[in-house]
Amino acid sequence: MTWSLTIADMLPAQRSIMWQLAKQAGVTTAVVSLPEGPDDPPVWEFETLLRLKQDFAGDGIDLQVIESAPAVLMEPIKQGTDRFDWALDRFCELIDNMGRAGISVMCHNFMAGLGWLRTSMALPDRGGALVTGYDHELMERGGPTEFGEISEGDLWERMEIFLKRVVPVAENAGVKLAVHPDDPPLSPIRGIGRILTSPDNLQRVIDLVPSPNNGITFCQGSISTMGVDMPREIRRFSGQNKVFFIHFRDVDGNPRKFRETFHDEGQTDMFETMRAWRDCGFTGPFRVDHVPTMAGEANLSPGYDVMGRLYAIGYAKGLMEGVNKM
Ligand SMILES: [Mn+2]
Repeated sequence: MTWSLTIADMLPAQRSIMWQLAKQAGVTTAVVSLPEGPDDPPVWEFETLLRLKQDFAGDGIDLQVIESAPAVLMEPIKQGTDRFDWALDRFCELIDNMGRAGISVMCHNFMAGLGWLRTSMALPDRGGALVTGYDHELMERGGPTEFGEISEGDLWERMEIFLKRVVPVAENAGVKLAVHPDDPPLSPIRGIGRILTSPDNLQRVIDLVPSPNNGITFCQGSISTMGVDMPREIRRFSGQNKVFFIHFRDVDGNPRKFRETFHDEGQTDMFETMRAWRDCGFTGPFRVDHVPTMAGEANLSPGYDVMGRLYAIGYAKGLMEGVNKM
C-alpha cells in the first residue's frame, strides 16, 4: 500500500490564489491563523470557525489545523497577566468549538512575548534567494524587552495549569493539542525564559498531563537547530503517537547562530526523516515550514512567500515517492 502524509499548507483565511496554487501543487488540507484584527469576530466563537471550515470545504480543501493559537488568548496565559483566567476560559471555548466545527488540531506554543525570532530576514542564499537567520550575540544587544523577566519556572507552572485545564476539554472535543518547540530553541532570550528547547522538554510536556490529545508539532526546523539525531527523535515521539502535525524545513547551524536553508540544502538528511515518518506509519497533517524568498518576490512575509513553498512541496512529494519505492 502506498504511504502518504496528509499534505497541508498554511493558507490565508480569505479565498486567494494561494488556495488554487496549493491545490495545484497537491495540497489537500489547510492550516490557518485565526484573524485577530480589531474588526474580526472573536476567535473562540463557533460561527467564526464553522465559516472558515465551510469556506475551505467549498473550495475542496479540508481545514484541519489552527496555527498558531491566537495571541489574544495565549499571551495572557504565557505571560501570566491579570487576564489569565479569562483567556483560559475563552481558550477552552475555542477548543470545544473547533471540535464542533470539525477542526482537529491546535498548534500552540509557549514562547512568551517574543515568538519565533530572527536577527535577519534577508540573508542572501542560493542564486540570490533570501533566507532568515539568527545570531544570539546580536539579539542580546537589544537588552530587556517590554515583557520584563519571565523565568523558565514561571512558564512550566503556567504550562501545567494550562494543560490540566485544557486537555480534558480537548479530549471531550476530539481536538489534539500540538505544542510547537521554541524557535530558536534557546533560553533565556533578552530576559525571557524559553522551555521547549530540547526533545526531553517536549517529552516533559507530554508527561505533564498524559493524554491521547496532548502531543507535539514536530517542527523539523526547530528540532534540527537543537542538533539532535532527527530520525531517532521522529521514531521516539511518533512511536508514542504524540506527533499530531509535522513542520518540514531545515537550517544550517545551532541555537545560537543559524540560518534557514532550502529544503534540499540544510544540515539534515531529509530523505532519512521522510523514511522515519513512513516507518512510523504517520499519515497526519504535514506542511512545509519557512521557505526562502525567491526572485521577483518582495519578501513581505519572510519564510512564507509563494514560490519557495511550491518548490518545497514538490521536493517533499518527491521524497515521499522515493521512500515508497524503496
Ligand atoms: Mn515550525
